Amino acid sequence: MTRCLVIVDVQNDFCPGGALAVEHGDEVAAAITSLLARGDVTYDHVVATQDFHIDPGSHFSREPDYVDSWPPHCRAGSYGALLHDALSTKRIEAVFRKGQYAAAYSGFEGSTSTVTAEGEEDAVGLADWLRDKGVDDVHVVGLATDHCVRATAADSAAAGFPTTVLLDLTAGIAPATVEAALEQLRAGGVRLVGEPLLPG
Ligand code: VGL
Repeated sequence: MTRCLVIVDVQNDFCPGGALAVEHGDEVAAAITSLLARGDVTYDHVVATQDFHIDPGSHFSREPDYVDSWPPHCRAGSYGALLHDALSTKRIEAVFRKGQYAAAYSGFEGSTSTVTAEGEEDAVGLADWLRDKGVDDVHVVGLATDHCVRATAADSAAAGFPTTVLLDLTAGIAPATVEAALEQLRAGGVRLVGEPLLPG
């Protein structure tokens, strides 16, 4: 089996003190770092996703509904968009940026960009990257359980990757949307392990 850990949106703006803080987000960052340091759990590959907004239209609002619109967050190039300091980036092989010009909750909407030997920019999406590496076991962790973790895990399963969400390494924004997310993921054939961190 070739197993990949997909770390979703563990960025400063989604952690306490950030523009769209998820309670316990910093604890999730530290717990993922601990997971990566464990000798008894092995990942062949580790990647991260990054919300990276330039002009995402109605995804940003001054009067957000916290369903389809949100306070401005993760602006490209800002401190808020950086991966959180408590997350060790040593093993991260690729970062998939998403949401530049529209809302993008799923890491499968993102792409990583590298420069080829010919000096050309080469963008690769997450599904192609995972297939290229022969990944057949995807573990998803990160922020937030009810939004970007949900969408990324759902797309992973829909793309045909056996997918597990390690809920202990996720934190949710609101109990009702977390419950709905878990229901959707179960129905989509995603394996759920543990319990998500919730506000309070
Ligand atoms: C997210 C709300 C808005 C997330 C991103 O990463 O879960 N949530 N944008």
